[in-house]
Amino acid sequence: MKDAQPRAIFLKDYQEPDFWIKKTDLDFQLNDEYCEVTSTLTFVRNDKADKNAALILHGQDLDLQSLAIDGKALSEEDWQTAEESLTIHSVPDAFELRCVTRIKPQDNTSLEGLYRSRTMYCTQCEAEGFRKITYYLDRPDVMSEFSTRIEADKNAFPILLSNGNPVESGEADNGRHWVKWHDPHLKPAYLFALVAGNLCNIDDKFITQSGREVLLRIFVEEKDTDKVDHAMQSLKRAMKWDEDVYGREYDLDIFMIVAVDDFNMGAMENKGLNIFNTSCVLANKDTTTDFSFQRVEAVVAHEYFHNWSGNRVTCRDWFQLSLKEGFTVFRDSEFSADMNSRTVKRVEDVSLLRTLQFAEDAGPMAHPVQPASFIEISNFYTLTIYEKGAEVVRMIHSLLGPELFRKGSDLYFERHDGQAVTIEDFVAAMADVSGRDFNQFMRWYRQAGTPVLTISDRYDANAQTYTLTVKQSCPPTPESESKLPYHLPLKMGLLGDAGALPLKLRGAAADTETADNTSIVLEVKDAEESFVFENVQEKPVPSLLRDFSAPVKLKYNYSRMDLARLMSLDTDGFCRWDASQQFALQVIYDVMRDLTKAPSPEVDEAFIEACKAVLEDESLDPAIVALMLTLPSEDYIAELATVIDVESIHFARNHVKRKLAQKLYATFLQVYERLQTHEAYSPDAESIARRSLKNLALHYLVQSGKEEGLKLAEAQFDNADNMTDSQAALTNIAHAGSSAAESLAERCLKDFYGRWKNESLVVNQWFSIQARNPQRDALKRVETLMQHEAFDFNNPNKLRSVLGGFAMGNPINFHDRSGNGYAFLAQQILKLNKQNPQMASRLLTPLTKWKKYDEHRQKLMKAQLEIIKKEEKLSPDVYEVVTKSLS
Ligand code: B3K
Ligand code: ZN
Repeated sequence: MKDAQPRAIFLKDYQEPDFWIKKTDLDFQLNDEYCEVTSTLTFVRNDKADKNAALILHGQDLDLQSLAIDGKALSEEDWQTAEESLTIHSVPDAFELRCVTRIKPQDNTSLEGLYRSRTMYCTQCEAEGFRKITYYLDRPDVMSEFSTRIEADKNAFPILLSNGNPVESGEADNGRHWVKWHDPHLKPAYLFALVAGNLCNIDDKFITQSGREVLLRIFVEEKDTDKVDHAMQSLKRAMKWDEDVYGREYDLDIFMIVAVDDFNMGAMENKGLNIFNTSCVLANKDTTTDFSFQRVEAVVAHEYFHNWSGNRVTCRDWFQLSLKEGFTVFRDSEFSADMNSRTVKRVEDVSLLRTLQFAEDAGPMAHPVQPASFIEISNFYTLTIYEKGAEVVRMIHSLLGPELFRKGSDLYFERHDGQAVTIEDFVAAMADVSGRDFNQFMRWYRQAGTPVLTISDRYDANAQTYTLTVKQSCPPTPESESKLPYHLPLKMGLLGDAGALPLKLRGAAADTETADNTSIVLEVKDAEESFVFENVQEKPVPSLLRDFSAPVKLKYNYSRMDLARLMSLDTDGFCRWDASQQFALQVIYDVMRDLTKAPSPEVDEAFIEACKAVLEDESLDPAIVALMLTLPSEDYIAELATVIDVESIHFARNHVKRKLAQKLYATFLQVYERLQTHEAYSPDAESIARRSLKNLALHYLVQSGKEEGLKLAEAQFDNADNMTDSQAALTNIAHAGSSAAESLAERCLKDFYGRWKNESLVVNQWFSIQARNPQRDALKRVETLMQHEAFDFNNPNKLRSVLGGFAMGNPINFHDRSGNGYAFLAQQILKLNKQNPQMASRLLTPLTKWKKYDEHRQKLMKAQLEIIKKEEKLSPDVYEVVTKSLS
């Protein structure tokens, strides 16, 4: 916690450090009352630095015991500490600093630095947690060779882990033991890790492409050893994929993953010793849903891929965060697409981006993929850095094609191996292998905001030409009022009555056309430009932004007939799905308009017919059908609105859902019955697809209001042999809202808890289902849940399930006109501000969107932000978000 007002730091002020640290030797003595850390650091002065520059190290909440340079103890005049630093006034050009500090991991509730989670010790150092362990140059451009010795009680902590390879171990006095680790790869401090605990390991091995054997070891608490297999298999698939697709091989003899219960985010890519939130590594069919199985696969892969994109080649400074995160998200999403259904993965990624990243871009925390400044870096682990960053890399991939992109990534890894570099270095490698000019493209990294593409067209029947005119613009964001045009790939095709039409673009070189000649990537660069297609024999419907080839908002005036045609005929799975969403939106808007006039407005029959056709088309991937039949979320509709009308969005969307459910009841029932299976559970893409459609059908059956629907859900709940079906049934019953469902919901929630109360991750889901329940009185329920025996205010997963579920997954109740939801959230944030600033600041997100609501809600939300702002000792995390939201 800082006394002075936190200040912003700027990318333009970047300077190399005055010193480098060649070697980092750490010794940890873990005791019950404190941990003593002795660091021996080999410093050399940077050639470019001032010869007299003092040594200034980062450090926070450290109890300094002693300092020595080259074996000579320093006296108090030689140094000075401030709240977040240690200055040693005069040092030679090369020297060894020995520093002893004490820390109290058991009191560290921020879950940053070294802390205790249940019975174990673990670390989280990214971005700036290492400075809570010892004084250091805690910045990613200082890369060092680490050795780590850990000593602790042998009974309580039989397992002692750090990065790299174990090199020595032994017994010590008083029942203690020690292990020494050495990591031969240079790394910044944010990749340091330490774990001590009583853990079980599950082992496997992987033979790399060059024939080396790597030991794979996953550590969990004993009770969880039956939930490791999926992560292990995912890890092996990821290792193989990175060799096949990127030519990247693993570089140590051992790769470890440790599962930890109290963790601020999903996982962390520490060199050779990944630390995971249990929710992102543990999985088995009894306790884990399909969604979580896929998340485990994706996160295991993501962290593994960081070994090259992040660890071997790291970031020069935190403004470059997307260099590793955007690229690694792109890599993991391609991996998931290859392992499962490409279209489903694309739709999921785009939904997330359009719903939450676009909202971020439109709010007070909007920032470029390469931010120009920040106050607290922890606030910049955002959807913009991760998801938009990945989209920007994807665009480079589309512009270059897979072969050139691979050449570019090879060059990047080879050129910068062992270095800390910038986004510019990454793009330069892509430019060098392709000879392309990425100057204009760099605006994707430097300008915040979501561009809008407005497309119009003209068909000339006589000349048989079809002209597309593309205009682009981008709304202002806090960091800049006006934006320059972007360079973007616009993938598209044309549909005639019978399907895809061949494309002949005027003036295009033959090789810009794809093999099948019905899909093309147009390169858009100007504020307005036109593309003319020749030999177009009939007036086409354009299929635009195929695969969502650029992270933009697309405006084209589709008629409902056009949308129905795209839904049934388009060869691009993404556009097919998108057409269903646009059609659904139009129908929901109809209802929002008509709700004021009639209590039960009609729903466009054409939409219902189009949905029926999709449902009955057994040739389609059931997962795509499920996605097409899922109405746009309330959050997405809200993102698209100029002023969010909470009630109207909620009721209109539910109304359309109910009408669909009633009119297509028989079809949903058929689908539900057709997809029943007696096969054993398996989390493969095909089975997941079938379950997703079956459970979507169940959702509509329950929403129809018919008693039979509820009975089917009850039967599924009682008989399910896997968590996906069980949870889908429970959610449907708990959220049904009819009086008939009430007692059933009570019974099922009780049964579910009774059965799973010893499985913390399942209990999180149980909390979340209730916190997200859209029925009335949610706030009361949430308050009760927070008193529940299984709730734990110190555990981020529990907070996310209950508080996050309510504030981010229950819009109709959180935004209740009384403002009670806002006040409740603000109270919790103030409570968390000191305890866990990162969690506090994350949970603030819904309040930051206040400007998008009606005047009444604006006032209430703003008032809560003002209350938070008044708090005396605000963490920099909360301070930054609150002040930016109010400015
Ligand atoms: N690199 C970490 C995130 C660290 C967040 C620090 N507040 C996980 C990941 O993106 O892989
Ligand atoms: Zn990452």
